[in-house]
Amino acid sequence: MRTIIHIDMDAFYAAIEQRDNPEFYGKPVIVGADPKHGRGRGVVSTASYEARRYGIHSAQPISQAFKLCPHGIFLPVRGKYYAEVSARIMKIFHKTCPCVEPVSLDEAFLDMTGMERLKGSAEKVGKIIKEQIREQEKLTASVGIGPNKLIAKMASESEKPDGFVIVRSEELSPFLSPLLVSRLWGVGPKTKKKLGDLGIYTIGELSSFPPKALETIFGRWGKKLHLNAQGIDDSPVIAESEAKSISNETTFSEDVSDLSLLRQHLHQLSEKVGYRLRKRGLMGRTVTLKIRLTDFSTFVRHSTLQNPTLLSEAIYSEILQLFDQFDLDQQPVRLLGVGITQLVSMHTYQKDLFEEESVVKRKEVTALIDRLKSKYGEMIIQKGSMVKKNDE
Ligand code: TTP
Ligand code: MG
Repeated sequence: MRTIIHIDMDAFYAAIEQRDNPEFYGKPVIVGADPKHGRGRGVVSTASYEARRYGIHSAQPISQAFKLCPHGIFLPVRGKYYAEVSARIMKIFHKTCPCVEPVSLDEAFLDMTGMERLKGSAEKVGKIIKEQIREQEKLTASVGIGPNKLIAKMASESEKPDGFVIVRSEELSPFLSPLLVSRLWGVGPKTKKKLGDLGIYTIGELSSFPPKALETIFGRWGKKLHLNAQGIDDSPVIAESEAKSISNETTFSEDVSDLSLLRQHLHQLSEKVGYRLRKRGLMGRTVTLKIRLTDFSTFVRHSTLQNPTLLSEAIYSEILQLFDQFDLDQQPVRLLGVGITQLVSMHTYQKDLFEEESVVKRKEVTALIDRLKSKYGEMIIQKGSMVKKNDE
């Protein structure tokens, strides 16, 4: 049985602005693009809880936010400064727990499994962290504790701001059942609509739906959806210290919103990561997608494969799923990154790999491409799908 803590800062950018300008306390503060009296372009990065009462939220067009609350305090994004605050908060986590996975600037998972004797109960540790953030940074965080990452995150979200919620294994069903499906990972507006068409609105309804039917409709993800609806999630907390990873990033000279172009970049990045993996005789199990938006907000999403892989296509297909589940909401992207962790030597897994004929064939093709690439350089070969996309 695992114990995971999830910590997420409340209205992060806006809370920092309120802290630094006490006259903003209790007022609607909106951090984001310049509203230019309602004619501004760009979006809201975040809003204080006071501003949220007017219907203002992250990723909303700033012009709309201005209409909803013209007397609000509109402030620009001080990205670099928020990143400094974030680094100090992450330090508090690292001091408290050896296994910390930062998810974005204001959010992290801590794996407390087996740590009770050393550090005290997760409840105690969670309270200490909250207190340290309050004392040191004069900011509030919401803490959730649960048997896995999914539940810990849902727990921290459930009583924001300044929340502290523990969900024990025996409380999973009463905690989850009444919640809306959109609270689950990866359930954006599209999936929500599809589920609604099936008469599924709450997580309880989803968990009692036949899993086979969900698989037919949603493919492999349907299975995961059904498990998640029961509160089952085995995704590991990936500590930064396990920096044994291979990754590649692209920063765009101009921010990109075109989804097909972004997918092409992800394909290229997956190719590079796969190539470096194979060159080092390694296979990896957890694939990581990194997305940085125009306003420097950075998001990391992981997906863990059943078995380690060395195939670029396998990495790409996982990355694509993560990307398609990420709700960009038309925000331009500044940086994309693809990485792979949980690396093992290729030889450890060779037996499994060779059992599947199709995989072997793909591996042979991949090896040939790699040989050509090392001989003639990176750009000499592009797989059929890439070439096709470029021609489109
Ligand atoms: P969130 O944790 O999603 O939001 P939040 O901390 O402002 O509010 P809360 O957690 O209490 O609901 O994101 C953290 C920061 O990341 C946020 O303060 C601003 C930035 N951000 C963006 O810039 N754009 C976005 O679309 C989102 C969601 C966040
Ligand atoms: Mg937050």
